[in-house]
Parts: sequence; structure tokens; C-alpha cells
Amino acid sequence: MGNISSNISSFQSLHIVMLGLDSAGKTTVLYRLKFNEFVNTVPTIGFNTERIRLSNGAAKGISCHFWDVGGQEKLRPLWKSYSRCTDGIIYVVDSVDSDRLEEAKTELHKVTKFAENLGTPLLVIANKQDLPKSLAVPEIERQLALQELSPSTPYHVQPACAIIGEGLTEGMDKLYEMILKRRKTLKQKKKQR
Ligand SMILES: Nc1nc2c(ncn2[C@@H]2O[C@H](COP(=O)(O)OP(=O)(O)OP(=O)(O)O)[C@@H](O)[C@H]2O)c(=O)[nH]1
Ligand SMILES: [Mg+2]
Repeated sequence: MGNISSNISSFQSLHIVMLGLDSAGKTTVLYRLKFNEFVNTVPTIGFNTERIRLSNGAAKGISCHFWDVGGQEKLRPLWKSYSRCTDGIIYVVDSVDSDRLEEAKTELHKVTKFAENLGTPLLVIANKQDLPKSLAVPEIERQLALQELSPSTPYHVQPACAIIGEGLTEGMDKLYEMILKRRKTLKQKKKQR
């Protein structure tokens, strides 16, 4: 019984960091999740942080502490410290900005290779799917070379439109599922020691 309740309480607040190139749509995702409506954004200089209780899907009721870090080149050195030892990483990409997918790939691979991030579940949000010429999930997965990530990094690619919120519930459900699975595996490993 003690075990069950400690399990639940340990899931009460998840620490999630949101990264991605400038203008990918991170802050739009953040406020969409927080207020369930579109909020006009300005480029983030530094970071935004919000505590959000998820209101839909399988992760409904789960409380998350989000850190949304600016994606401009000069801010990317901050990513390392903000992504350290989080429960999950959300990486937002602009599905129309094909010219910068290579850059997005390099930055993503850098982050997932930090020792503190090994094994941290990764949700890639393929954002701006409302726009014509947006790339589909398999193409984004290929261009970001997700299959070359460490086998210990579970990931999921979610097509989304942050403006209307489409895909965000599904994405958060997947991330939550990956986080639960990882916690279970880590717990089992601890027991075996
Ligand atoms: N068409 C479309 N536009 C979007 C979508 N999501 C975000 N945008 C727009 O993209 C622009 C950039 O969005 P932000 O959320 O500020 O981007 P960001 O990733 O936080 O950028 P930085 O703070 O500079 O790192 C804004 O004009 C948003 O309205 C989407 O799904 N579809
Ligand atoms: Mg922003």
C-alpha cells in the first residue's frame, strides 16, 4: 500500500523542458497548454516557466513544471543547464522551415548527448502542420536522424498545430507514457541491485 501511494505522489509534478530553434512555436505550445487558447507571443529572451495541470487525455490531472527556453542562437548555451535531469524533453520543430532542419538536428543531438540527459524521454513536436508544405512525420524523423539517437532515449514524433492546440494532448499523453515506463524500469533496476 505504502508503495502504491509513494508511486502516485512521485508523479505529482513532472519537470519538463521545452527546446527548439527560435520561432518553432515553443511559447505558443506553453500558453496553449496553460490557458487552452491562442496567445500571441514575442521571441523569448531567456525563458518562460509555468506550472500546468494537464486538462485532457490520459495524463489529465498530472501537474507539470514547464521550462520554455529561448531558441535564438545566442541563448542555446542555456539549454544544457535547463535540460539537466528533467523528466522529459519536448523539442519543437517548425515543419515548414526545411532549410533549418539540419540546424535543428545538430542542436537536438547535442542536447540528448549530455550525460545528464541520457535516457530522458523525448517528445518531438512537428509543429505548424496547418501550413501548406509542412513536412510529414516520417520526413521530419528522417531529417532529424532520430534513429541515430542513443537507443536509451525513447522518443515520439507528434504532428501538431500549436495555434489551435491540435496534437498537443496526444503528444503529452505519449510523453507521460514514456516517463512512466522509464520510472518503472529505473525502479526495477534499483531493486535488482
Ligand atoms: N501557422 C502556425 N504558426 C504557429 C504555430 N505555432 C506557432 N506559430 C507562430 O510562430 C511564431 C513563433 O512562435 P513562438 O511560440 O514565439 O516561437 P518560439 O519557439 O517560442 O520562439 P523563441 O522564443 O524565439 O525561441 C509566432 O508567430 C506563432 O504565432 C502553428 O502551429 N502554426
Ligand atoms: Mg519563445
